[in-house]
Amino acid sequence: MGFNDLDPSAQALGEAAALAAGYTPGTFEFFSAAFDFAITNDPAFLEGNTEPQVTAPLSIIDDRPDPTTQFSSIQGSVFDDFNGNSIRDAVEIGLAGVTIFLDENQNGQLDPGEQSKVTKSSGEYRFTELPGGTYDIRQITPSGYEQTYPFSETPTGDGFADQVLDYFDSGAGPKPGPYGIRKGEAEVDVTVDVVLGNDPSTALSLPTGSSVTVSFEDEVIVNGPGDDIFIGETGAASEKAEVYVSSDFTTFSLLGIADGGITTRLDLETIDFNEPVRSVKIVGLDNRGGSPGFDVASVQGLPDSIISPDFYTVSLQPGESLDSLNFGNRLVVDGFLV
Ligand SMILES: [Ca+2]
Ligand SMILES: [Ca+2]
Ligand SMILES: [Ca+2]
Ligand SMILES: [Ca+2]
Repeated sequence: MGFNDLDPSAQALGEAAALAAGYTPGTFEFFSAAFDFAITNDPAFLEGNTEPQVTAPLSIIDDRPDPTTQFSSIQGSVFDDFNGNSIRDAVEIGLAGVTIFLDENQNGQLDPGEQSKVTKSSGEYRFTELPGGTYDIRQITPSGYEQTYPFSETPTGDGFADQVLDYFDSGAGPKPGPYGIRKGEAEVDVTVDVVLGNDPSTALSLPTGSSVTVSFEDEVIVNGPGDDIFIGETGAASEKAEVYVSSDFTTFSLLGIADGGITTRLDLETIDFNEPVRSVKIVGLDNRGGSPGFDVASVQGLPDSIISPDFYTVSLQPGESLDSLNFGNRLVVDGFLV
């Protein structure tokens, strides 16, 4: 609503107040109740306030962002996936009152200091004035519901690790790391990201105590039938490494020993690990081979053990706006689907 849309007396008061405060002319939302009113274009104020607000008389709030900073935004909606098909069908309505949060420490929970929004009656939510960067967006699944989207038996990823979270060089190798194997050449300098994707011709060597930690972004690994995780190693000099798994990037559980000479298929069932695996850490156990240490070429969730993640990870450029980051939920009662 602009000043020109207001009734003339309110418009006069509003303009007078705005001018008195040195406010720059523009378009503003207007809230009034009885004889008190305020004008504001503060998105945080507008977000949850569609009803007229009672405020101090003639108070003017100018919380506009510094125009020299480019802010980004994220928005979407939460819907009642009545038929549980993970798609918002035409008749399915938005869910109000659902908390959506930016999981800054990636632990899957809303912690103090993390930004959150509650969906409006339309089911929509919106985060504004975000600096560019990477964000994990999650919902708190409403009581009585289970999340159906994003989360699907049909994974969006190919099963291979997507990002290196950490690399540690113990110094036990013949030269400073990272070194490894590239197209048959051993003990050559490599970048740590050779462990990502599915390229068996390059590998990162992990001598005793050296480690690499990777994460999965377009899939998570679950305890499926049989083996679940494949650690690709090049060469077969019986080098060994410990393999740890984590669902929250914080607590890592020892899943087993990868052995380049025997097998590198591992089953989450053996340690009764039933949380979705989002991160794998590999720690070298020896200095064997032409490129000393366990030579990691790839880290893979096997095809029957990967599903889509139940949250969004986005990379926001300054000034970018992302929408359609939607969440679906379907009603369950006493553990049974309705
Ligand atoms: Ca549906
Ligand atoms: Ca958190
Ligand atoms: Ca992947
Ligand atoms: Ca399994």
